[in-house]
Amino acid sequence: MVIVFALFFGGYFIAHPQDFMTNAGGRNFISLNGKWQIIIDPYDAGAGDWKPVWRDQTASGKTDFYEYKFIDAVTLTVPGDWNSQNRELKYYEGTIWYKKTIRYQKKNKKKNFLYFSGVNYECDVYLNNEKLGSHEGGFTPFQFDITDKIKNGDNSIILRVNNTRRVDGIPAMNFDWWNYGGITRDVYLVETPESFIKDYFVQLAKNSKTEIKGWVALSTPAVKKVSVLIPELKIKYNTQTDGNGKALLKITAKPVLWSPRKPKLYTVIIKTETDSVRETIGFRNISVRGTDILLNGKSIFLKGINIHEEIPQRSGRAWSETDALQLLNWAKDLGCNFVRTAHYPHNEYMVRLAEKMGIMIWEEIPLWQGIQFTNPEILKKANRFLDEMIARDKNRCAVILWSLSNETTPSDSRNKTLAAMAAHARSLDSTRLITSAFNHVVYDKNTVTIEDPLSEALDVLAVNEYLGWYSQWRAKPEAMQWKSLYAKPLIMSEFGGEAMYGIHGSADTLSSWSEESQEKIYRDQVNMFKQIPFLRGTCPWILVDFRSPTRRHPVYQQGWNRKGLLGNNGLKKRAWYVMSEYYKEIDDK
Ligand code: GCB
Repeated sequence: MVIVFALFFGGYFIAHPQDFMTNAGGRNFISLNGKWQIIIDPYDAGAGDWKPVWRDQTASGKTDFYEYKFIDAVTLTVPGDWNSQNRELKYYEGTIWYKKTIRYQKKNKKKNFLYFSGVNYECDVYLNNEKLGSHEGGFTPFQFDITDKIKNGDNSIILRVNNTRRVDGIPAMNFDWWNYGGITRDVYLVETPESFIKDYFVQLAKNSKTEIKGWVALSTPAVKKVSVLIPELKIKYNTQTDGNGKALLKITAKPVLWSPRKPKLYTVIIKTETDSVRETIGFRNISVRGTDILLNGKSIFLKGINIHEEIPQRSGRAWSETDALQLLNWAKDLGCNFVRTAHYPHNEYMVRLAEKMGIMIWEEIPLWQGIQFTNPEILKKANRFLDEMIARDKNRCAVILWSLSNETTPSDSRNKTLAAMAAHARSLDSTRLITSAFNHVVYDKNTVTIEDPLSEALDVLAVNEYLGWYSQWRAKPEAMQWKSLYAKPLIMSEFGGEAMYGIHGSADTLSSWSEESQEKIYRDQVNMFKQIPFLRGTCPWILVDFRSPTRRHPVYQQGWNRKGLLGNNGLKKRAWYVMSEYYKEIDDK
């Protein structure tokens, strides 16, 4: 059943997108990628009644005229951020209107959905000059049922996209990455049967290697029979939906378990009398025991790397499978079995490809420092962001960790909000582990103590520490002693320092921005890691230099955060080799 949430708010009608349709790319769809006409609207004037862009009017008679017009000569490519496509828009934060006209012939007994894989940061969507709804959040998909609104012949889709930072946003006013605006990911016009398979969850039950548990949700309870087929395992499982159109699954199977060494995936077909969806799904188990992280029951070390969704050579957002391949090939080359897709859900290509390549994923919502935790709306918004991330990727066995946030300062409102979010994430998916990167630790001479109360709510602790860069060593790295009030596994989720590729100089002087000084930070870090008994993973910050408007050093940064192990030219800095040696030494089980 498709639910439309509609509410009247301050006189404006706000319709939110509808229930999520999983695996949109695996359905019948027409791609709406390509050129879209645009209007740059820095004062957001077209949103009001004065110059309503969404009405898309054409002058008639002698006295009529309209200033805000879409024309073929002014376009942007979708998917794609606007900042990297047009020099004028490099730092642009504001509104851009998008328009695409599509010719369509309606089909009998079909439903139509307008599906957006990602639009940053918020947007209003109009079809044939009628508002379909709005969406806030730049990194997760949303859709609208347009079955009754699409017509034969030409249809116009108009979006108002706005990436202005806001105090109650997630992320909020300040963050250390480029605020790429626009329709940054694929857009589809999806066609489904009238009664269709809306969503499903097909994964191994917690702590089991032989029981596949989950559910299939149909668009209408009228259809009863559901089958799940896994041909390679000779499985044909038949079940029935309940009064809400949901069928529970409990399938006994003996799949080859997915792991980085053997990333085995199975074709899974979900079928009803009216619809069929084909998927590729892997089966594995992830759990913790004391300070260990167990993959399929065996203790593992997460040899990780942080990645931003950006292609440095293009100075723009990554959006395609080719882009994902470039980033993940670099991670593999470093010796990683794990990536943290910082600081927001990356596009679906990235997650699906990582799964094929045998790379585990930490996925997080963009709740990054400076969040207005005292505002009760934040918890609702953050939970919705979690809903959308988990809805999209719950069938991806590569995802082992859902992360709630990055570097938030302990306070009553923060602690309560994050604990409530952890409970919410668990209620959506009990099969994965919950984490959050925090940077509140207590230093006392050579001792570092983890005592952030947020740790209570987490399965895996994750600390961002910048010893040797933002904070100075209190003792020799190998003499540093890490303690924790919580008997849980630890991932060092960020560490590192800056160096500009090709600059050589003193290893002791940070302001040299030299590869040698970054290399020293990494050597020291590795020496410290070897002494931490409950360390179960490391994630250097970061794979490759990335653009950040807050990095203003006129010589060494020039708008780039230089903490990459690779320069923005894609070439390896000296620190790369320290990390890759460390990863080679760690045994892969
Ligand atoms: C951090 C943040 C990350 C920044 C990084 C830095 O702690 O989590 O987003 O980019 O430090 O380079 O300062």
